[in-house]
Amino acid sequence: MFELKRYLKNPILEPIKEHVWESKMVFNPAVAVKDDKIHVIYRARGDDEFKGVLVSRLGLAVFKNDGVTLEKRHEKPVFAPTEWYEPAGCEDPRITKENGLYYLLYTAYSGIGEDSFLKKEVVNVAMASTKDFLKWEKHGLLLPEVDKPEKNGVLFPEKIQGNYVCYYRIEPHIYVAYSKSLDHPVWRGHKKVMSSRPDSWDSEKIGAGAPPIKTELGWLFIYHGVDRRGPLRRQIKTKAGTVDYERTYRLGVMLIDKDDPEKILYRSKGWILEPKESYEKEGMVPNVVFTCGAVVLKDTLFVYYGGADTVVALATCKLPELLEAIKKDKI
Ligand code: BMA
Repeated sequence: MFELKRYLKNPILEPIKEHVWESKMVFNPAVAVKDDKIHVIYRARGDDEFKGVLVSRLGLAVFKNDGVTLEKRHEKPVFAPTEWYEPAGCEDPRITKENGLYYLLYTAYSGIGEDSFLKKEVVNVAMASTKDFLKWEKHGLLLPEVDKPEKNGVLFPEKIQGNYVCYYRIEPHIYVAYSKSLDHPVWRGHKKVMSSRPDSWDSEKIGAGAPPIKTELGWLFIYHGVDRRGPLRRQIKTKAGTVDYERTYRLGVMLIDKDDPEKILYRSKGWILEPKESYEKEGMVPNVVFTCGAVVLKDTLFVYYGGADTVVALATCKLPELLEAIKKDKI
């Protein structure tokens, strides 16, 4: 089984106690390259709650083009809830560059509450865009026509057959939709394209990880899979005490046909990263590795990910070696 290699000095970002907005959790990072710098946009939670939910905002850390040397970490969040559909948080960012703009897809969470007029639809994918990761334009809910909670929205970095393409997740599967425009998107053709697999590490549910990356073999698509097999209730020691927890989040990989986002060419049987280190097994939510962004620098794939919903970490591999390994693992 092919596994990513962890960066030896992980984690690369940890919560900062003195910053109320990111004092408890920094996790699930997106990544984008701008002016030869690696911009890591991460989800953060601190001290404040909305109806019992820790509010999520997005922070920005800028790294040199080696992917690991931190140049600047912004003291304040760069993106925060302002709209009616997201008072409980802007979660799990994914960034795609398109027409010279950086588009952000994120999970807009309206929270749960007796008086919530959105009782049924508390989780939606929303979109925003920026040129510099500091000033943003919010475009609203991306898929208002989807009447079930949807998450894990990713945009392909170019049009395919004249359409922008988006993957999103309605539990437990991944769906695709197409739009001619991003300025005034109308998403059509909603269709299930990838399923969870019984008796596997991705048996309970799956969801997009990083936005797809173009390679000579097709689109490289890193996704997360959730496993609920094994003992029904496991007791795990965390900093906050002993908790019952039974899910494990791992990362897997697929290759998608370059002209057809509905055609899976290869799908790894195994995972490419699973929680092993203490910063992945212990934290606010134990046993989680969860990525929202990856980038190829020279011939190395850099996968930025959240460990145990508490820290940001990095794992890498040589892209040609990963592609070779996936081909051997054909579904
Ligand atoms: C998912 C998302 C992720 C999180 C994961 C594990 O449902 O909310 O943001 O990392 O659960 O808690």
